[in-house]
Amino acid sequence: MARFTAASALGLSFALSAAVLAPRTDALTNLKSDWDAYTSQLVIPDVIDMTGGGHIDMQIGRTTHNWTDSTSGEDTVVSGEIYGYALKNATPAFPGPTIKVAKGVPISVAWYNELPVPHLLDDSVESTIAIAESHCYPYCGVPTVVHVHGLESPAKYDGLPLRTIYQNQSQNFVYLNNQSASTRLYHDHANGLTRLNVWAGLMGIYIIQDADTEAAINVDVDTDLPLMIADRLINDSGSLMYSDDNCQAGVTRWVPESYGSVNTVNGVVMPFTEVPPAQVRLRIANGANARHYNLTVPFASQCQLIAKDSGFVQVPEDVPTQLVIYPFERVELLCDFSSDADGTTYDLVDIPTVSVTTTYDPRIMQFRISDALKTANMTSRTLPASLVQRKDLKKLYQELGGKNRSIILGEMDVSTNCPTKSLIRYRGVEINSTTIKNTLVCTKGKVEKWHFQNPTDDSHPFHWHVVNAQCGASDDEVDTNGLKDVVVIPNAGSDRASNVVTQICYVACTPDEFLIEGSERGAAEYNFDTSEPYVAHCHILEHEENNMMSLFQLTDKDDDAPNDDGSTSTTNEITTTVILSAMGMSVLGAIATSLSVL
Ligand SMILES: [Cu+2]
Repeated sequence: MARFTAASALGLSFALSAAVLAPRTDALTNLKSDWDAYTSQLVIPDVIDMTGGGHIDMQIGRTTHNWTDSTSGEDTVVSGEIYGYALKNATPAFPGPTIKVAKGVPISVAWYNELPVPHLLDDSVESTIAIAESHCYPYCGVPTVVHVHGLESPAKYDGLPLRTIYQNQSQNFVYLNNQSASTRLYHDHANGLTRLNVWAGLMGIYIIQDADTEAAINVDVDTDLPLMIADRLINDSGSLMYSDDNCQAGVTRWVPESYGSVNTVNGVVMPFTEVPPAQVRLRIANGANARHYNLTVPFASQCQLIAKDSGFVQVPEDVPTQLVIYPFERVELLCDFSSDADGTTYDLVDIPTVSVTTTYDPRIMQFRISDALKTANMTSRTLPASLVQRKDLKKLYQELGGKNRSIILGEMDVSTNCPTKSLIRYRGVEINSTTIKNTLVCTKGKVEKWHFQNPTDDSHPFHWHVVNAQCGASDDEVDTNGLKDVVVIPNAGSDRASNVVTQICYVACTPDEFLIEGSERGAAEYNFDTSEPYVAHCHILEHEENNMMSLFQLTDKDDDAPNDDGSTSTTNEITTTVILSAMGMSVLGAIATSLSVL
């Protein structure tokens, strides 16, 4: 359909804002709480093998999804409507099929928006947040766009929130895949609807394979399981619900975080899976909107951590018995069950560290050792001492003369400590991708040093599109073993101090291939046009959608501004700016009386 005009957008704005105060009809009643754990079988998403390159047509659609299966103790299979991805004429699935590509082999994907109106979570659509590209909902269908998290793509193929695909439209994206072997994710990124579209099911796994390298380091084992963990709210009849845990009910439908009451793995509620008594590779991804997992891994001593977000770690790590994973982070474990007896079971559970009003079942899934699955070629192999050799980012920062920048992650609160929005501040200015007051920048071909402050009550998983980072609580604690595209920025503590740097990040605004020791790629050699902006944002989707997202631009040269390493703005400057900008926010229910950045 044709893009609507500015005049009609204004009309829509008026019409839709009148609906904001309408009562929700899907209040969280009848949440199902009597789930049988570990009785439904884990589903492994279909794999679309694109390692030879080529093109596929993919649909974004709606379907009925089974949360449990007939082996569960439920009287009937529990099912409900979801959004999902699929090949054009197949049935949409949550998560979508796994797209497997080969390093260096480009593919193209045409994404078709076949989502019907109204939105599956229509009662949670907040028109003051679904601005610009999505404000035409429902007249333009359910806006959507597909971002492959962690890919180095031209902005026009990155699935940015500014690249909406409207109802019955499609967009053709080219993915170059010129990156290291890694587990990436694809998911919705529609402006103002991301949190609802993803919660409804729009996510999947995207694997970059490097067969020769993976064989050489003995990680190409037979049993390779993607595990997309996501908490959800599901009622007694199987309907998917979204949080109404809103401290400003009647003012906005935006909630500060949506937490589920039950965990799904690959779309199945608390499943079990059988694994052979052999080496098993687990690709664990957190697909939750807001929940970070504190995974208790009872077989941790039998595993080694082999990869983080953007590829293999340099040296395999021991796996802690509690593995913390924030939204859209990934870790890969190589576990050896070869000495476990047939029938041995291991339960993976969460130890929640956030207090939420909604009840929560922390069980996640069960692994069962099954001798029947073992084949003769499953011999345990030893990992080499080093999986990959990467350049030292801190040294590159020094050698290449990278910039120092200071970033503040903050939030606006009303007097009841109720957040009205999140925010990012840089050089004394509040920035976000909706008002485009400023843009976070990074000099292409450099490694920069970013100093993060976080005077809020939450830790924020910060995600840069197109680039990677290595971070630590201090300069001496930077994790140089792995490469990350989501980094947790811890909060400063209960006093919400705004002058404490809680995380130092070396941000490599270079292709990730350049960072491999001996690579022939140049530091600025992306091999595609990088002149258009990307975004950087908190990956708690409710935060991202309410202003904790900024445009993010790779610049060809340094901006010549002085370094601002760890510097903070004066209190007056922050106060004035924040109040003025906050007053313009239509979700603000009252004059802000406390500012976390003060
Ligand atoms: Cu956040």
